[in-house]
Amino acid sequence: MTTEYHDDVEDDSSSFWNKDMKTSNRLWSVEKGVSNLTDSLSTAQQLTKDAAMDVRRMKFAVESNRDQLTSVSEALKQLSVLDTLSRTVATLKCSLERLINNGSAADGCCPLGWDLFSSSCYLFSKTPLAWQDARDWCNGHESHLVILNTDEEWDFVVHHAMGTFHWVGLSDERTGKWEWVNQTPYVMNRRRWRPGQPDSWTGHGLGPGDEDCAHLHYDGHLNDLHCSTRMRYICQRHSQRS
Ligand code: MBG
Ligand code: CA
Repeated sequence: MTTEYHDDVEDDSSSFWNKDMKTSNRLWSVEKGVSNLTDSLSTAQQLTKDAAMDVRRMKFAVESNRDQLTSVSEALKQLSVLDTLSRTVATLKCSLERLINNGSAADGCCPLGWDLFSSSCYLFSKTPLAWQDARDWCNGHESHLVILNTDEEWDFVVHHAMGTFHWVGLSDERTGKWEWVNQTPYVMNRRRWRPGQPDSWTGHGLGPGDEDCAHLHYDGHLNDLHCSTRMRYICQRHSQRS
């Protein structure tokens, strides 16, 4: 009996001891967990602070870039205004000289209605003609359908022709190979053409032959089309010189 009682007491005390240990273990691991969490939290806080600092720095950089871009764009606007002004002055000068010289044009001048670029004059027609008629019209006015050589010339012409079809002096009708109207061979440059062009399409329903004449499309890229199509055209001639 005594032994049993003792055993019971011993059992009880050991179970208390065990519980105590368990509780204290749990407490310890909770404390450990809390301390880990506190560490993570303070690391996270530090990271957030760093990130906030980075964001402030980036915001500052973006703002200063924006300011710089604004002044560059302002400068560009002023340059373009200056360019327009200097063209207007040049045209006025030519008009005055024409008046003084009884209608004959002076150095670096273009006939009325023609635009000066580099040392050439360009006429962007307002009326539409078939390619051959456009070629003949230009030839009858001391000029030829435009021949595009330099990137600067492409830029100038495309800028002026944008939004409307215009014939240029490029055709493969004479030899089957693309050539300029002065018969210099055309060196193929795909980047100047619309995707998939030239395609010598025969499904146009415009009579015999495929598409032998090149024009500037709305977007300033080339396409080959049936030469009988009537559209605006671009003539080119030398500016006046002595
Ligand atoms: C058109 C061209 C024409 C011909 C045709 C072929 C949608 O563009 O203008 O020239 O190439 O495509 O489908
Ligand atoms: Ca085509």
